[in-house]
Amino acid sequence: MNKMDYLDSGMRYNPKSGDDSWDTGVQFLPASNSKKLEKKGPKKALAIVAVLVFITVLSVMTGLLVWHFHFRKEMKVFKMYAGTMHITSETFQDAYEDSASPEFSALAAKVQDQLKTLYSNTPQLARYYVRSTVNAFSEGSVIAYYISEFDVPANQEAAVDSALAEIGKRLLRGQRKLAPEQLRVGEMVTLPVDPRMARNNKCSYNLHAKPGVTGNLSSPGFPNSPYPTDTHCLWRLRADPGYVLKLNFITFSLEDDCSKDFVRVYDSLGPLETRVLAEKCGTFSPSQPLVLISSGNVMLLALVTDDNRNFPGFKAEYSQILKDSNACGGQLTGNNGTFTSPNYPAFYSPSMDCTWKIQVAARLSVKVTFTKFLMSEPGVKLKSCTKDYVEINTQRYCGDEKMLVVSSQTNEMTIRFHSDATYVDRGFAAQYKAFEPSNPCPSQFHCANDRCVSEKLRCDGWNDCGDSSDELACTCKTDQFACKNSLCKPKFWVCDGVNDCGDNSDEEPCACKSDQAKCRNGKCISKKMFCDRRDDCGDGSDESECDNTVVIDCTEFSYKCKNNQCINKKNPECDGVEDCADRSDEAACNCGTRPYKHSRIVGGQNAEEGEWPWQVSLHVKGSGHTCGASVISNRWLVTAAHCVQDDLKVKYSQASVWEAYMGLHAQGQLGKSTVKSNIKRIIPHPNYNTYTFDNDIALMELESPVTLSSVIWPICLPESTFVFPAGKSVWITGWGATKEGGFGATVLQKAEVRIINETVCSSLMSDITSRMMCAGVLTGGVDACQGDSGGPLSSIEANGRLFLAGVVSWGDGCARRNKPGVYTRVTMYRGWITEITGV
Ligand code: 4AZ
Repeated sequence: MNKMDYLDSGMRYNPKSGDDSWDTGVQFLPASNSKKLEKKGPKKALAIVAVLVFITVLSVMTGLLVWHFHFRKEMKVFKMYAGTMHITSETFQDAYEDSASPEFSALAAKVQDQLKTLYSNTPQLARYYVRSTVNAFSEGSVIAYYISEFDVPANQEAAVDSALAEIGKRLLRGQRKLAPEQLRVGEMVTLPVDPRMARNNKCSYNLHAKPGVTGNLSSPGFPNSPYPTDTHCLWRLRADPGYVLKLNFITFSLEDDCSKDFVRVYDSLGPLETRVLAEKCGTFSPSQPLVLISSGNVMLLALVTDDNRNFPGFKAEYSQILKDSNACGGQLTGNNGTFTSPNYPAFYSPSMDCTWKIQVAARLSVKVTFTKFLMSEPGVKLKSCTKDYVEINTQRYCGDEKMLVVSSQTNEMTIRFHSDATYVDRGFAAQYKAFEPSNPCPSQFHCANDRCVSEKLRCDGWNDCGDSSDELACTCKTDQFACKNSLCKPKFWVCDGVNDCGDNSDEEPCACKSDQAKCRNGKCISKKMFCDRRDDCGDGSDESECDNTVVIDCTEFSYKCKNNQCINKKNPECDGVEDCADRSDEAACNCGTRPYKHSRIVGGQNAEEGEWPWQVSLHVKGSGHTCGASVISNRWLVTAAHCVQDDLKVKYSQASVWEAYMGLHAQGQLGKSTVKSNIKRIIPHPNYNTYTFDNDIALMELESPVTLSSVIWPICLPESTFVFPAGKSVWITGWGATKEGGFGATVLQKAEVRIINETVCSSLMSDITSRMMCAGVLTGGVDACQGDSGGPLSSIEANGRLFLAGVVSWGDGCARRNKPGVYTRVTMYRGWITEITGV
């Protein structure tokens, strides 16, 4: 390093050995005078020191100045406030809708002036005020929507917020003595804008709904390119006076993280926090429509994005509907009937109050059952119901309720619905029914929560009431386990790793000693033996779930990377963490994801469109849906071998008999994304046993590769070492019979079932092999059935990815209690599948 370079132009430091006075003299010389330069060593040194001092002082001063003018300034916070001003001294003119009109400019200038005067006369605000911009006007008499900007020192932020919170009152006080040219204001609200709304690249659109016409709007670039990054787009929507706006998102697909990209809809033309109707991100299924309705004739839609790409965005329809069509409540007579919250299943509007008065025949009582109840709002504490609620007999209900039932003591009931000015939800659907007070559940069991369930369901180990009251005070049957808390549970839930009794007594018989832990094969070993890099369990399970993924000797239970190294982590594939040195565990992971993650489930067991994009409906040509299958790549399907066995009438083993429907939701209703494909070849497992259904798995190759899409997508295949533990919740899907011996479903059905312990499975079902697994439903009455065969048993794993745990194979009837469904264990066939398909 040559620290003295800067002297090269004029002075040269040249200490001579033995010259101890070199640092005592400094002299500035012309560069050419090299002789003199060399002689005056000490003076030169002094000159250097002086220059150094000078430079240091200069740098410090510059630093201070930079700090003063740059960083001190940076310590100020730029703040935006959104406001509305109700101007009573003006009447609305159509020209106010057009921000380019002279009328708009004139009124906007007046509002801006008035705001400037107001802020200048407010001591906490005057110094920090930057500017105000009027963005829009609407009717009533005239409402001005503006943004005021302030540059506030960080320590003054709270003071400015509170001064602005009071500014409306201040303005009204000042209105008592008003100059003739000043605007008379009836109300004024100013609130801080969500800082995320201050992103760059602004764009804005003004749209006025035309009577009887549905307009369209979409995010920039939709559908041909992803929406732009770092954008802040606004759509100001208006309807004629007396009308409200209806905004219906036809497609909606944004990034999943709302802190990055989001859509906000306001019940106002300004981004006021007190008027947010909804904030949405992620993807909504077409079967969960997102329809919002305003309370007045204006609505603001904002799209805010950050720097990530590749999400298509949204397309929406807007229209105006008569305000009266939003009316709700009323008198309900007759001994039964139904009613819903306003706009249901669209979102209810803000600021609504409805009252339903139900009156049934004298001497009878009323029971209301809410089949759907979705009234959630951010920031409302559980059960506090301070914002949107339903009120019955002074009791308020809010949030998401499953099977809410309310009864009255008399023949009347009053139901009040209230929504506040912010955040709306889907609301409720309800049925009411009259009942005899002395006999509320004729020939049925009366649950503590007022539901009525069949007497047969009493003490059967299943929570049929929803509050377990049908399972209290029971004597357990032979196939039931007596919990310590007196509940009776099916024996097949004992020792499955799930606390079914509630007091864990069903898990105690198999519990290990306190210093021990359980292996996957049930053996108890000392806790210390876990993760000591020795296979103490005998099945490798004590070494397969350690905090730090380490390379171990390969066993049949350890995951093998492509480079043949084995690691001790349980289920490392496609979990979002690169565990193998060669990253092969995360290599083939374009599978198991679904497009719609954000929808809450409204419907019972109907699947949502695109919820199970690997689900295939296998049709026998000419006779319709016959079996299910799963997409595992753009060319291959997995199904059950028993689906492709010839019988006397049909040669099911021939590819030409079949056609595969992918991206299908409802039988007979081909969507625009549904693909029908012929089959090129069928490969049943060579060891399929027609008697025992052992190895009940087959592969089908499509005639030509299918284009994968949001509704056609492969499910991940588990490696042979993948573990689906007993007790885990998994999903079955299909168009099979909805009850034993019944008809198939039109809309794809789904049900949550639980994996059952292998020993228990063998005790309940005959001829269970290691290539089969059992899964059943805790609440009973739900199972795979005829027509579901070949379909997937899908398991949600790390990262939200779904893996094919099983293939629907067989069972003793359907949905019989203590008779779980039997599934082909897919881990057993991983090698065979790759061998044939390359997947
Ligand atoms: C069938 O016949 C079938 N309960 C599939 C599954 C089950 C029963 C029957 C399981 O395809």
